[in-house]
Amino acid sequence: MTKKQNNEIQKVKAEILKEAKRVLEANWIEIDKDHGFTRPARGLYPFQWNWDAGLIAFGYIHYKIEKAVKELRALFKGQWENGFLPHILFHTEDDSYFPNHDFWGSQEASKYASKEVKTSGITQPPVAALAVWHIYEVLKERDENRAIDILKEFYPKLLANHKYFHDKRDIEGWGLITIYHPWESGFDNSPRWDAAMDRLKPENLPAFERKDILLINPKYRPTNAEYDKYIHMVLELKARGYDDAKIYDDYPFKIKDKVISSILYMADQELLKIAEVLGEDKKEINEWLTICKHGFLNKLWDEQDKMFYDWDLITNEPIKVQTAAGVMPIITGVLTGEQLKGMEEHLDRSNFCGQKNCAISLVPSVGVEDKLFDSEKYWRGPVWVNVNWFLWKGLLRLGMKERAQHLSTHILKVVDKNGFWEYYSPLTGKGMGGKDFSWSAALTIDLLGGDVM
Ligand code: 9WN
Repeated sequence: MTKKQNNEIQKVKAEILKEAKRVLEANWIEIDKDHGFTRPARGLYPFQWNWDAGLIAFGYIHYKIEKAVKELRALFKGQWENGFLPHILFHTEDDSYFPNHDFWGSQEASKYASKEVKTSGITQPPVAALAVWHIYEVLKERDENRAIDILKEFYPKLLANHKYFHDKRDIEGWGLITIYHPWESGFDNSPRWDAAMDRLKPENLPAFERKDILLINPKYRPTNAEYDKYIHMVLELKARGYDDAKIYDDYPFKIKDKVISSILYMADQELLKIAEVLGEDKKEINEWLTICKHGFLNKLWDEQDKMFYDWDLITNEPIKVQTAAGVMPIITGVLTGEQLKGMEEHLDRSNFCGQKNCAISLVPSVGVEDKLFDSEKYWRGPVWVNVNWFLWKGLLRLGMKERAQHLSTHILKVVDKNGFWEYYSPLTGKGMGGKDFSWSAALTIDLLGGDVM
């Protein structure tokens, strides 16, 4: 590369970085001097979301580390007494989103609910430990005492949250996490949930108004029939007081989700490192890791399709739908050589944009050649930055630098050309859903903070 070409690249990177920071600053809300949060997208998602907060912290870590800390502190303000961390925290009032805090009614329904912040009553993938560990890694270079204080502040909260997942969401002892609602997966409208959703027959729903389709083209969002079911499930969970024992007893949607399980595995690995630095007992975390590894290798792997599937606890069978989520267990780093080879083959297929026949060569939420693929529909085809960032991170950890770099380069290309959107069409690169979307900006900052091009 000539000096001139290199200068050009640096200039483009600087511009992307500037724009990404602008997005985060515009979405930030300061609560007080110690707490603040970043709206995932103004209007569409006006509160704090759980996994968004963890991912967004990865952006601030590179230039305003205090904001990453404030974001995570605000998140844990909403932690329930049983360790549960809700998926939405309503720190402020805003009427542009449904269901709102009154509809969730978690403080009335559950004795465990946070008294400090109104919250939803379901959770999301646990990303916070990844962010806390990364804050420590970056901060310790310049202020080790402060870095350790941060670990001390968050360790008990993280431990309680991970313990909640292992104790309450895995009564089968498979090491794999059960979700109660598609919104818990983060991959809300994924075809992985279709069959389980088909079994639900909502009746006598109260009248409600969707706010998302007032802001976003309805063709990008779930259908009204799907929303009826989402709301039906919220009401069913609320009727059970958001109580895991009651939910496990007779609630009709219980699925072992390979993505939330993969992220928890990764987060447990970071928790172990934190425990080591702080000199805490590591026995329980080590046990979680051992059981979870066993679950992945023995329960979710399909030998014939060379893919990981979720497991429906109601029908007691695997959900054989192939999507990007099927390769996400790469991030655990525990796959056998044969499994990893299977994953690589999927990544290389034209179906997953591996053969340059898509406008953006990133992993789409559903394979482009799949009959369920829809290039514009939320979680049913478009490319998400966070999914590709997770894969990038997982591949780097496995030492698969070239593959990782392919993803980071293409994430940078798409955001440079189209801006920071919630998701992108793999066929055209067009951005859709929420505009100026926070995690797309934050994770780009994280990629630029590393060895990317
Ligand atoms: C429901 C905030 C969230 C993300 C999810 C994404 C979407 C919410 C919605 O937005 O979900 O939680 O109303 O559609 O699917 O992953 O955390 O960005």
